[in-house]
Amino acid sequence: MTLSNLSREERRFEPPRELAENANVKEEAYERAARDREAFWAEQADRLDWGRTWDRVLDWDNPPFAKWFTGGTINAAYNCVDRHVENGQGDKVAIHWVGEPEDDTRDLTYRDLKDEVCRAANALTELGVKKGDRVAIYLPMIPETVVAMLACARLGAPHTVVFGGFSADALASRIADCGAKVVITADGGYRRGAPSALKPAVDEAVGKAREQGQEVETVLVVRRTGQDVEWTAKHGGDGGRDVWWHDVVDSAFPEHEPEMHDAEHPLYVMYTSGTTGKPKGILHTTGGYLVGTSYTHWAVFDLKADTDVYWCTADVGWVTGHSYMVYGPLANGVTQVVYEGTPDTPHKGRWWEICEKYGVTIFYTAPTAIRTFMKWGADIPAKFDLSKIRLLGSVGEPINPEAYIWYRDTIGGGKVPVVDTWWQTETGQIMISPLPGVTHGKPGSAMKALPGVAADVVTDAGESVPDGSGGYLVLTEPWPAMLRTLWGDDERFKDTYWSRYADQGFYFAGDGAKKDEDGDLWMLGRVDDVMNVSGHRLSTTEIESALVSHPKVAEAAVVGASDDTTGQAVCAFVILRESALQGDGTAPDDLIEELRKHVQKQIGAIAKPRQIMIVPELPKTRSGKIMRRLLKDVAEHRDVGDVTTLADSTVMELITTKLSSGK
Ligand code: 6R9
Repeated sequence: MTLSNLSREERRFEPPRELAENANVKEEAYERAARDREAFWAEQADRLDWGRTWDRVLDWDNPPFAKWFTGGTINAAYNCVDRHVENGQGDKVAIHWVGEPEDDTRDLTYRDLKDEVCRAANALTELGVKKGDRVAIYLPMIPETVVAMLACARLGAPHTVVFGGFSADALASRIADCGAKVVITADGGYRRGAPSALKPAVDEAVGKAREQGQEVETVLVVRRTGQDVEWTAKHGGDGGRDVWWHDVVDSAFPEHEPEMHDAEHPLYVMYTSGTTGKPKGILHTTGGYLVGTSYTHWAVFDLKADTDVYWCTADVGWVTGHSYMVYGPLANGVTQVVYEGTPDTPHKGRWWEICEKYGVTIFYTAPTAIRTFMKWGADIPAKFDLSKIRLLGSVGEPINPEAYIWYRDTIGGGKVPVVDTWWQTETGQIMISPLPGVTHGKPGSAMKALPGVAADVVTDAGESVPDGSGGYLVLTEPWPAMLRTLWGDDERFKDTYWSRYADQGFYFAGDGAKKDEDGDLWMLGRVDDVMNVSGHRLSTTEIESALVSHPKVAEAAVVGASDDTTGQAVCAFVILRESALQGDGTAPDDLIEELRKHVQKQIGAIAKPRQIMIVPELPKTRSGKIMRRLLKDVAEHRDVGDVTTLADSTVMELITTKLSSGK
């Protein structure tokens, strides 16, 4: 059965002429890459500095286990820092770091970064970290986080970054799964205007990891907030493990000879939640990953490294922070902003204030953030000068057409291209996106696979669907930054991604998608989010977009709840724009009916929600994805399930209290 293709979008935006004329990537790249994919990627690999050149671009002799640039050697940290210093860019700012407390800022040049990475690499070596050892990183968004990742990469010690908002349990299971013997953390970080502790969770996690068979030998602690911490000194003679970062890193030697690692040497493991069971440790290796991320960062953002100021707002605990804050941008020698805190601290214009102050030209964020700003109102960004922004990016979820238009108009002054970038932790790099100088913008569509990438939308049987139809998104050829396996679990790797279309050899992404009449791609969310209403397969995304297109709605989440007559019924959870609320903060009585009719008009009677609930917040993961599973529990009157991967675990309480109060 294919997805019903219901909504239509007629708006189009041509690339600005100047951007198109000076674009890094032109139309011809698609054809050139399709003609000889391997030659195309080999050409992209030349943007990096290699120790030894590869013998083979791609070894696909044993699918689905790919090897890229075999025989080649490379050091990721060398490519991200040293070579820029050697190329005369040492004084260029690599990171404008902005702490959450106002005026707590630091600028790091590429030379500063190189020295710090070398010091940290020397300090880690002193602490016994060797090539191949795994290091867990549990830090806030501070410069030391980037330094720690690059120091690990330099030594060839794969890191696993765990989001600072995750619990001790989540940290423990990741430490145990990948066998980390060192954890790098901080006393705490700043979050919503107050210091929030990290070290106690690490202490707890170390104990829990021990129960799971993994002994952590060293906990390296950055002093960030100055709050009190429990301490068992590593060299205190009592079997302790704690070491202050400033004690060992600040005094270390700022030079360090980088070893050139095999192109397939593991770079990092990033855990991502599976639909069931324990999180999957996605393994990325060095050479191909760096080629894929640096090329796509340059191509999709039309990067002009000499003049652009780039800002990706993602947390480093998410793959976007790895590929498009650390490895891609730094390999490209860009100047970028890194911000520690939340967008509303101390005021709701903080992000725009930062954009104005540093003259941000390329801005990359998630639809969830955009919809939050829509809710707060356009007058907030209007107070700041955002005229330097020339390109806007979106990632993490389908961007609703209304959110796209708001982003383009309000943040981009109505003239700036928006690139909607589809990819996954597993893909490592952006796969489907417009090219800003080539592709026209179509609100809500990620358009088409990038040069060198091959994607399709197929039926259950693996046949390509015609234009105007929906199905499953697959990737039909290997790509350089692809995951190599799941850490310690080759079988689950094959099973999860490669078994569904084993005959065709396609990678199954787990997303629904459709091709519109022009053949452009629309992402419809995870296939498990698809509903079946009276035999029609409806995508949650399309109904959510219809709701968000109503002027009173800021955000919407739709789930299918079991229904005696229709199989499943559409249940919607809606956050209103602040301007839509009445004086007492409640919604007008007739609004729910108005919204139901609005969906009916936009999509059709079949999609009309059975029920609409007005809520103050939605449950989201750290990357801003709505956890519909939890809302489904509410819609089906069950106890709410596991909330440990929510960015804010109190949200579900807020929702259930609100709904039971009946207001
Ligand atoms: C980078 C990242 C991957 C899933 C992916 C899809 C959704 C990401 C999207 C998008 C529609 C986009 N997704 N970008 N859906 N349009 N532009 O988010 O990685 O956290 O692993 O999530 O996110 O459902 O399968 P990850």
